[in-house]
Amino acid sequence: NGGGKGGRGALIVLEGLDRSGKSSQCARLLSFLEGKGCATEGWRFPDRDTSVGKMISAYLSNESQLDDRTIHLLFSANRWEKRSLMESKLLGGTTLIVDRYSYSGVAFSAAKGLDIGWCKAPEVGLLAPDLVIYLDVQPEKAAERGGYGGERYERVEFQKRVAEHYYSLRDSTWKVVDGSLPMETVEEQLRELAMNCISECQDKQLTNLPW
Ligand code: 2DT
Ligand code: MG
Repeated sequence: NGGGKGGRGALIVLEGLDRSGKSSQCARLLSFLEGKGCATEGWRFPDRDTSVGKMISAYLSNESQLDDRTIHLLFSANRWEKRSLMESKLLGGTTLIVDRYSYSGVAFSAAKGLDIGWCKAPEVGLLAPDLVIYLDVQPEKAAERGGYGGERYERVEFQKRVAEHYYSLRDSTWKVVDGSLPMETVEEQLRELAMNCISECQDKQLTNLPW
């Protein structure tokens, strides 16, 4: 791996509202780490390529309707179907940069009014990230950024509730980055956070989400 010490890779998650800049920053961080010679892969949830992911994608584009708890469990299943691959990549020394994870799962479903404990339950046993970077952007500002793509959830009022739930999920692995700063400034902060995380977790054991 990048450190050359044979340690494990880091599980680094980016979270934030729609249009907070997660996907662009994931791509930038990925190419930076690759340029450093670090074994890295970019992942995202939902992973729309699996059969579960296709059901999720149809729901998000309003081609299908699903009960709130049903879609919640599908999002969770979409992470579970990737758990063993995720673990073997990390143990093999590959760092994963992941665009959304369990925090999205809980924050979006809780914003619909589902009980938070119920939302967390199916996530228990998934791998815990070493670092969660939250790109903090005001819901109104995010909406102004070229507008939303028209998928379900892309409404300012709903995003405000999601932001409140994200806030309540913050723990010691979170770093909040001001996503309204210029792209290059955000990028620089993410590089430093990621590099520190990668070197610090090489010898740390993988753990599960503490929920
Ligand atoms: P993208 O725009 O990033 O593809 O996300 N979502 C995501 C949930 O409701 N639960 C989850 O577990 C995850 C990972 C957030 C599509 C939408 O899916 C929502 C936005
Ligand atoms: Mg989206």
